[in-house]
Amino acid sequence: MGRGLHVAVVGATGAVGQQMLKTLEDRNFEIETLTLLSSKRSAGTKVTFKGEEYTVQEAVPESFEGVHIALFSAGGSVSQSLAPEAVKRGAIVIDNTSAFRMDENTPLVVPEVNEGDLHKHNGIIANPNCSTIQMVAALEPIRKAYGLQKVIVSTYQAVSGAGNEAAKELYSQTKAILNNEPAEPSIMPVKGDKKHYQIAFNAIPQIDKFQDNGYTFEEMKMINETKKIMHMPKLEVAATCVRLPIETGHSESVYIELDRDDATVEDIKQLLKEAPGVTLQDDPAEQLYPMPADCVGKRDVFVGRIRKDLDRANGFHLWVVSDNLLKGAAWNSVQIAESLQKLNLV
Ligand code: NAP
Ligand code: 3JN
Repeated sequence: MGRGLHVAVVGATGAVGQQMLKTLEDRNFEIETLTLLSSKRSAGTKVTFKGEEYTVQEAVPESFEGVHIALFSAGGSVSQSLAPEAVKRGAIVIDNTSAFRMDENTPLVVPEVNEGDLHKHNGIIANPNCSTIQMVAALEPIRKAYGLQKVIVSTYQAVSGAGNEAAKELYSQTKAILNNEPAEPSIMPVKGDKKHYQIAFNAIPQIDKFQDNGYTFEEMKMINETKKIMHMPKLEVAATCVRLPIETGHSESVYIELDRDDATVEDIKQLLKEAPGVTLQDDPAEQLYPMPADCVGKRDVFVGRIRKDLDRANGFHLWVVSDNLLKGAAWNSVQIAESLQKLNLV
């Protein structure tokens, strides 16, 4: 603690990278030297951080000389090639991609849930998928008190999760449709996949590519990452991930079955009211519940619509909403960096 750090942001011009810079600024994270990196395309771009102008540089192995913390959000292949180069030069990498998440020597961390796993890192710490993060932050306090057997989640995900180009496609397509002009989809649901579909005024039940088992990669990330973060390899998890024409803010309908069958809705509400990083917004009489439009720019995970299942005494339904670019990505990464400082690991 106390020393100014050399921080590098890889993917600084992207949707996550931009929020990374805003979060570092909002948190007044102590930075002595800041290095902003992107691909060749954006090298030379000027970016303002805390009133000072920085020039974005092309990310190459030598960019990491003297770096203490490298925040990566430039896609899995960039992390695969450059994260080991950063570690070789003494940096701790906090990686937002799926490249190392399931590697057994890489901790996958949501500080409210498994901060202690940071003690076992080998240079790289993985930030989970945005949809996983907000769900486990809401489930952990409930698991601690009542145990957890099963999770079934359906997501309602915003386009910004797929990057800046996807968010632009939502706007240009919406505008074109409203003007009765052609709106050829070119990015959604997955850039480079066989087919593209309209996202404006639509719901697309595909996020990331299909796997051989019929689930999408996003669904498999939620399933596998949840088990790893919660240290529950036998937890039953099923997921259906859907993209909606929302700019920012992921929502999730989550059904859970607990080990115990004596919890009440009031018990669950009380646990979530006291949980770190969670805001309870649940009052049907006042039509109070979380919505993505209200969570944009906020760091917490918002939970509401808590109901006991009508058939199973150990079953509960929750509605979980969060800013996918903040708690789902940038804030969770900066929070990991803050945890490393707190634990004297950097
Ligand atoms: P984006 O808006 O498309 O931005 C991509 C960023 O990566 C840009 O800064 C881009 O630089 C940079 N980049 C691309 N190729 C590069 C290369 N070869 N070398 C260095 N930089 C390169 O995407 P995003 O939404 O910010 O997401 C970026 C990545 O973060 C995703 O691919 C994903 O792995 C991860 N992500 C994680 C979560 C999560 O759930 N935790 C959520 C969203 C994204 P240019 O400007 O030069 O193109
Ligand atoms: O689509 C979303 O809402 C979240 C997307 C995250 C994402 C996008 C491209 C590549 C990821 C991720 O973090 O899981 C990746 C990836 O690194 O696999």
